[in-house]
Amino acid sequence: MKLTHPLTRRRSLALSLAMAAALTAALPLSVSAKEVTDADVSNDYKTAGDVVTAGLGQQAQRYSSLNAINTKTVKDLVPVWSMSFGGEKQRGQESQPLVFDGKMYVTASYSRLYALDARTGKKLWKYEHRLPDGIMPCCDVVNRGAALYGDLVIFSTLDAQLVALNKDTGKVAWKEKLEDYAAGYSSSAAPLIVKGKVITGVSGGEFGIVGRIDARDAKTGKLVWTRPTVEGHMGYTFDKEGKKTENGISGTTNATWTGDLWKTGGAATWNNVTYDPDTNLIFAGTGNPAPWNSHLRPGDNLFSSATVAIDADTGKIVWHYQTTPHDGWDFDGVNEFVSFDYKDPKTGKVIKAGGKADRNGFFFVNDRTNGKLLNAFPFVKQITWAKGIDLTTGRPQYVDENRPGNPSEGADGKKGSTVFSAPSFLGGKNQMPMAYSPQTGLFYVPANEWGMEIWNEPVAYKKGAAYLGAGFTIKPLHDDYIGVLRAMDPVSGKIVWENKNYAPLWGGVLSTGGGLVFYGTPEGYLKALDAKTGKELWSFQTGSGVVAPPITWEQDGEQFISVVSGWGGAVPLWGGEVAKRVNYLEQGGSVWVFKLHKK
Ligand SMILES: [Ca+2]
Ligand SMILES: [Ca+2]
Repeated sequence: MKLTHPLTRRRSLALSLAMAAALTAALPLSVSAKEVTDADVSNDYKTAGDVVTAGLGQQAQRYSSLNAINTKTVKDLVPVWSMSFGGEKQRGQESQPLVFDGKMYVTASYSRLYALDARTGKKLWKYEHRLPDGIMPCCDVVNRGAALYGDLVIFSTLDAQLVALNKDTGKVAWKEKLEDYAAGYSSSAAPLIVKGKVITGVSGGEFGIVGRIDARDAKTGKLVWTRPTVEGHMGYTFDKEGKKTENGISGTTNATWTGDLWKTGGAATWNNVTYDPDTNLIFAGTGNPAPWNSHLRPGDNLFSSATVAIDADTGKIVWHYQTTPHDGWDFDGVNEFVSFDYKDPKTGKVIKAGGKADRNGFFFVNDRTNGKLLNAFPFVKQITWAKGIDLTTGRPQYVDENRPGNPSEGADGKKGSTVFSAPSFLGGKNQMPMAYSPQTGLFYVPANEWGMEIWNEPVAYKKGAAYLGAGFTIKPLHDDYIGVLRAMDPVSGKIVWENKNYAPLWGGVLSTGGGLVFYGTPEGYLKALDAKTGKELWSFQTGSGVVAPPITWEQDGEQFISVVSGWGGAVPLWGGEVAKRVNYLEQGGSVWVFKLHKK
């Protein structure tokens, strides 16, 4: 090795500094970091070099055409770096990372956000939201990810705020209150950018809140429109000064709700929304009508447990489809509605459709232009509350005796008859997003097979208090598994293959042009399966349970995979006998990045 004299070295350093200064002076003013444009957002699904949306595209197919990591090479997948969220704040990590311009943006439990060097994992900055003592997240202190727009990274917090940070410095650019956390509102979903607006919902369906979707100017945080998802409530549009104008009531007051219960009607919009540019519609899933005790609220209880399609410009509901009308089991229909091309088996025509694996155990395929039901079939083996979905009327064929009984008809008037219900209220599928592969034409659904004893009790609304009117115990249905990843054919309704898992699945799925599906397990493994056959080809132990969806992107000519690890979410808190069965699982909090080992 040739040594350089210290003086020579100093001189060359001075020289290069002078050159750098000259270079900087010669460059236009745009030497600052790249900004995320509307085109970056709408093209996200086809640009392999970045991941700027939750869902790897607004339609949320969670498919990447990248194929360097494939069925042949995946055996050589090795970790590149891992970064701990640190501190004492662990619990559930449900976050999907974003990657843009060589940087990763990842949220963590307790409303934290980290900017990392995507190549090395080096921490660039961290934002820790100061949370008040009185927050009421129902289902762990999770966050599902951020949104990128312009020079901002935007995420929602457990005290129902929306925070925009400068993506390069971590400085707060704006902060807006979504709602009053003391009334039970919170927020954990990843916001979605749609044509310069940031779209969010609200959590709190177990506290008698009123669900809604808000659209704000992503650059300023100011409201553009708001649309309630409980029938009877007024929607509004806002001008630049913040002056609000009535924009029509959602539905017709008292048409599907009796009395005043719609005023605290639930239908929380607590999971990620999706968007389809072909129809200009935002698809929001809505949670249970409040309270859980369905005997208190006769009627369909719009727009609860439904897919609600909202015009992105006007903030008006264009169509809705209720997956569980008059829900009595907490079958939140918040599961994501994923746009895809559906080939009608009768006519051979390709229809603009959307698929949704609902918490109630059925997979629904709807025409995404008008909501018409095209197909519906079970994706779990045991469903007790309905015999099926009538494809003509679009309604469930209820099994009336399997609805929890009316307390006023109980022996003491305080407890209705107990029923056994499958799925349990944690659902055939919960918050964990499925993936669709245009390569195979299959949906990959992270499903769970479990049931519950459930009964109803009297209840009255009290601000900030649990508003259920129900008691329950969740139970496994099988000794050897609860979770099961299923490849579903949306046309035949058949399970093409399945891969069982002992613990309930709670993370999401990624499908790739390499013919792979990636997903994580509470046991801590990130796995890669053959998308056609379900054969397990690779797995890696991440050190804690994976309850978050993996991503992939290309950087410096190589394909990368990333997933967040950290066991938690609703299962340990609400899971009854299932929670006991998996109480050996350890908490954590870290991001992992993988690529192919170079020989
Ligand atoms: Ca992209
Ligand atoms: Ca709920």
